[in-house]
Amino acid sequence: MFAKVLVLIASASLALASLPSGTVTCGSNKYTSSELTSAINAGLNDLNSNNLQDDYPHQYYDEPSEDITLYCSGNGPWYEFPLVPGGAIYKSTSSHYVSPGTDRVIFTGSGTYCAVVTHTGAASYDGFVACKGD
Ligand code: 2AM
Repeated sequence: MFAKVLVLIASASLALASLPSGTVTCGSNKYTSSELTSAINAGLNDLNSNNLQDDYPHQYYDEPSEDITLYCSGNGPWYEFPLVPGGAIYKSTSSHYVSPGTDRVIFTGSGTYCAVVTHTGAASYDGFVACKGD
């Protein structure tokens, strides 16, 4: 019985931290889990090396009114990094500004996946909604 409970707890926490099993859809943009991983790793590198000149990653705030499920555990802080349709890694510099577009991957400070969100279809211009299949 005790062992079964431990297995249940272990599998529940694994499920909480896992990447989506299929493609994630934000508006008409689609992302594979390996594209999400690449964007998280790029965001984490920038965070750890304090390379924030292009404004990303920056903190993502959990707004109850947006009703977005975070699949990671803990209470944050959470970070957001832009997703580029087609799989490129987002990069913008002071001499060459690149729009971050509409879609973001959310992750913890240790690089655990939390969610994929988009400005496309949000109630307000600066708001977010969850992407499908995230
Ligand atoms: P972003 O556009 O770079 O993703 C003002 O709402 C800004 O705060 C947004 O443009 C967004 O930055 C950022 N932000 C962080 N968390 C947010 C949230 N939960 N909902 C909306 N905007 C958020």
